Amino acid sequence: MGQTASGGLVVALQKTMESQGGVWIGTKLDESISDHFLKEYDGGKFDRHALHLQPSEYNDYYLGYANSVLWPLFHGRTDLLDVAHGQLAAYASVNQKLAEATRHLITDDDTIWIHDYHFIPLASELRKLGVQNPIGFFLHTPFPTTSDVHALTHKRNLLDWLSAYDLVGLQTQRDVSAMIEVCRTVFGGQMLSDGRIRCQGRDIWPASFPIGIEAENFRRTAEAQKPLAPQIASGQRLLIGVDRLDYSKGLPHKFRGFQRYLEDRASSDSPLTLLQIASPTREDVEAYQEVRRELEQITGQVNGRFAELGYIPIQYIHRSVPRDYLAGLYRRADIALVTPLIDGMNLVAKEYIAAQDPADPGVLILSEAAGAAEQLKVGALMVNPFDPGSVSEAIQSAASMSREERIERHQSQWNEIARHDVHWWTGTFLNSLKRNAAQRIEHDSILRLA
Ligand code: GDG
Repeated sequence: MGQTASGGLVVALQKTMESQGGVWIGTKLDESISDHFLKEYDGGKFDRHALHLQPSEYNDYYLGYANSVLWPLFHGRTDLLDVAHGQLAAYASVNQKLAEATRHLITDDDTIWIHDYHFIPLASELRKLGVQNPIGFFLHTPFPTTSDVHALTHKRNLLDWLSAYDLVGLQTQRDVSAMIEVCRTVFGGQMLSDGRIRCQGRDIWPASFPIGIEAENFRRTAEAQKPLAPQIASGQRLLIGVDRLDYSKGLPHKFRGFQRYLEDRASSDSPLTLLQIASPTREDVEAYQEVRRELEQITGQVNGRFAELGYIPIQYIHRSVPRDYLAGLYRRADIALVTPLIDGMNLVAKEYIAAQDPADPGVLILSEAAGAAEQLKVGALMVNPFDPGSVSEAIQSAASMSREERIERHQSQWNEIARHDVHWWTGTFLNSLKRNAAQRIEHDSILRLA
């Protein structure tokens, strides 16, 4: 997979790999290499290999099936599906080639952990090549609903692909329920007492493992940041948003919610500024160009209408900023606006909590549709991201919240994210995976003896 500084998967796995070691394998566009070649890169504390893709594969597999079919489908946006001939074949073929290219790297003691929607078929390809090792999968996005799965032309593939894993990790209970429902209604599956779903003689083993961040480390980074005085006027009250510029993050809705707040607020209150970092992502896909145009239009309208000398309501930054700087911005901001329309987890919500000064913390406004809501709803102000009135009210409550209440809310959230951090996530997933695989291997050997 292509690496960006601003993807949740890369941020989380970097920490996991640094602490566990191992080999990180992905794909990379490289026109200069004509063959499928697994090249080794210096990964610092771990080894890194990439299968080189041709431009046509990158188009059909990465931009195509992965990001124009599976990503919108898994985010409830079947209206954006762009199914073109040959994409599914390219998706299956890249996964097959990756399995063939990596087979020789796998030793008997290895545990294999496959991540995200780009590589769902990889375990079934590895099994075809005789790999018996524990293989787990983690889906960073939401799991689709039954009605969305019906939009897939070859839905039976999902059953074949997912049943090749010893464990399918999902972010939330919401996703586990969605998977059970899909297996039951689309594949005629039944729940077994140990949590597996048996479908047409195959087993899928789902469980939820909410992904965490390196909470303590991020807290220290934020604390160490120098005040950002030159960039942000002292006394200016700040709302922060940090999102890849993806339609699932609901940026136009967020800006409309902020616009409603500007309309609703009492004229005696000094207005807040919304600082939105919207890091570029998948810019070759049409739906992403569309959401960027819409966002720039709304920004112009809101700033044109509400700006005054010395006050710009929305500061919209369409680029990535360094991670340390980001930590400092979170700490400086009075409120975080995390309002995806749907999200697997949302690490920004957790990073914002970790970055706060516990003695004078900011307030998290969180979408009910973020996976993080299952863990953080007690301390956050929860909103319906589709309703600008709900966002406006939450901003007003956050802006006037007493320090005592902010401290209380922050404390409960910090306890949650510090306990369930990225190391907890890795450890619990890998332990469950090894347990399930041991059970499979024992079961298979009994069958062979019988
Ligand atoms: C997927 C799922 C799930 C953003 N802008 C900059 C920057 N970022 C960093 C953030 C955060 C990460 O990128 C974004 O993570 P999210 O979780 O919010 O979202 P996705 O990228 O969509 O991630 C998501 C995640 O996987 C993990 O499982 O939570 O639901 O969609 O870490 O800080 N980092 C820097 N500069 C930026 O401008 N340095």
